Amino acid sequence: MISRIDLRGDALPEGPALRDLLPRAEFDVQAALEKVRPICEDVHHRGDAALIEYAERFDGVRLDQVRVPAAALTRALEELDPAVRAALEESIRRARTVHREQRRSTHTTQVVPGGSVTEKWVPVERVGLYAPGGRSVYPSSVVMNVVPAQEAGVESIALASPAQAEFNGLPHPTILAACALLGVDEVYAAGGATAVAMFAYGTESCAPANMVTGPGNIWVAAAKRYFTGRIGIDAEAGPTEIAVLADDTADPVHVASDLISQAEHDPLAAAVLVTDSVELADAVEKELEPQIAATRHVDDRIVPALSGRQSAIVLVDGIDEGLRVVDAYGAEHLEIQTADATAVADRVRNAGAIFIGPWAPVSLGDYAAGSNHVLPTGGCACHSSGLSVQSFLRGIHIVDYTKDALAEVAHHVVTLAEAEDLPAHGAAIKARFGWKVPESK
Ligand code: HSO
Ligand code: ZN
Repeated sequence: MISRIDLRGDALPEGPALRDLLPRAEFDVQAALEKVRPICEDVHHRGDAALIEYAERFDGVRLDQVRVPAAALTRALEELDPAVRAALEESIRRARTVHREQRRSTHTTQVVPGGSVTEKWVPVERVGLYAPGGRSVYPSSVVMNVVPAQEAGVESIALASPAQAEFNGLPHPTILAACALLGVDEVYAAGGATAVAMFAYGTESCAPANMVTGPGNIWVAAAKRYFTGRIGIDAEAGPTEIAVLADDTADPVHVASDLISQAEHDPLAAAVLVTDSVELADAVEKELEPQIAATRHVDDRIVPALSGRQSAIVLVDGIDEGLRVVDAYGAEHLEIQTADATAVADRVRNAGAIFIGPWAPVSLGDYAAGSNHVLPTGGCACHSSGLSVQSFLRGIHIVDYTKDALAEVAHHVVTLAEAEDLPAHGAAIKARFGWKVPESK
C-alpha cells in the first residue's frame, strides 16, 4: 500500500535535488486564494449578514447570531464527559508548564556609556483563534492555541469554529467546553475563510483582531495568505505529516502505529518512514495491514493517506544518510527510533518537533506532552517554528542615547547617510550640534 523510494547505493544529491526525490502532497494555496477572495470581501462589506448566509450555505444551518451566548459555553462544560474534562485539564496544565517558561523578559544592552538599547516584549493586543469543525473537531487544538496566547499575556482572545447543524448552529460542544475550561468566553460560530475574514475586518458583532492563528483546511490557509500584511498569522497549516527515522532496533509495531496515527487525520496526511533496514521496512509494511483493519477512518483517510504520493518508505544506506533525508524533508513531526536516539536527534536541523525513542510517540505530543502541536508543515520547518508564546509577542527596541553618546558616533552616521545619498538623514544629526558634525574623540 505504501510506496518505496530506494536511495541506497549512489551518493545522495544535495539540497533541493534531494528534496525533490522525497514525497510531498500538492497543496495549492494560491489556487484556493482566488476562490476565497470574493467570500472575504463579502464578509468585509456585509459583516454578520454574510457570515450567517455562508453558515447556511456551507454548514447547512440558519443562525440567529454568530456570537455564542455565554450560557452555551457554561452548558457545554457542565455536559462534558468527566474523563474528557480531566484529560483536557491535564493537557492544559502541561502545556502551561512548558509555555510559561517561554515568556521573555525585558533586556537592556548598554552599547556605550550613555547609549542603550532595550528590548521590550509586548503581547499582541487581540488575537482570533480558529478551531476547525467537520472532520477535525479538536479541542486539543483549542488548548494548543489558547495556552501560548494566554501565557504571552494577550488581553483579548476570541475563538471561531464552524456552526454545526446537529448542535443548533453552535460550534461543536467539546470545542465550547474547551473554551470554557480555558476561560475564553468570546466565541463565534463561523467557519473556514469566513472566520478569518471576520477576524481580519471585524463585523458588527466581532471586533477586528491583530492576528489569526490556528489550523484549518486549504480555505483557511488561503484566507490567511489573503490577509497577510493586514493581520499577523501563525502559519498556513497544510496536511499533517509524520516522518520516522528508524534503524533495525525500532519496534515495527510502534512504527506502524505511529505512521497510521497521523494518516488518520486526512487523506492528504503524509507518513514517511526513513530507514537503513530493509527488514524493518518489510516488518512495518506487514504490520500496517492488521493495524489498519482494526481501526476506523480506513477508506476515507488512512488508506488514501498511506497510498498517496505524499507517503513512502525511504531506504537509505545508514543513519547519517537518513539524517540528510529527514533534514531535506523537514517534517512537521519527526520520530527518532534508532539506537542512541538522543544523540541522533541532536543532529537533526529541520523538524517542527522531534520525538525521541520508543516512549515519545507523536500522539503524546498531540495531547499531553506539554509541547505544542501547531507545527510547521510542507517543509516550512527549515525556516519556521511551531506555535509558542513568542508567536504572540513583539519585541520593541527602545533606543536611549545621551548627547555625548550621540556626539561620539555622529560622524559615522553622517558618513553612512552620505554613502546612501540620504543627506537629510545626516542633517538630522547635525541639526542637534549647531549644524556641524561633532569631532570624534
Ligand atoms: N497531529 C495534529 C494535531 C492533532 N492531533 C490534534 C490530534 N488532535 C497536527 O499536529
Ligand atoms: Zn494528530
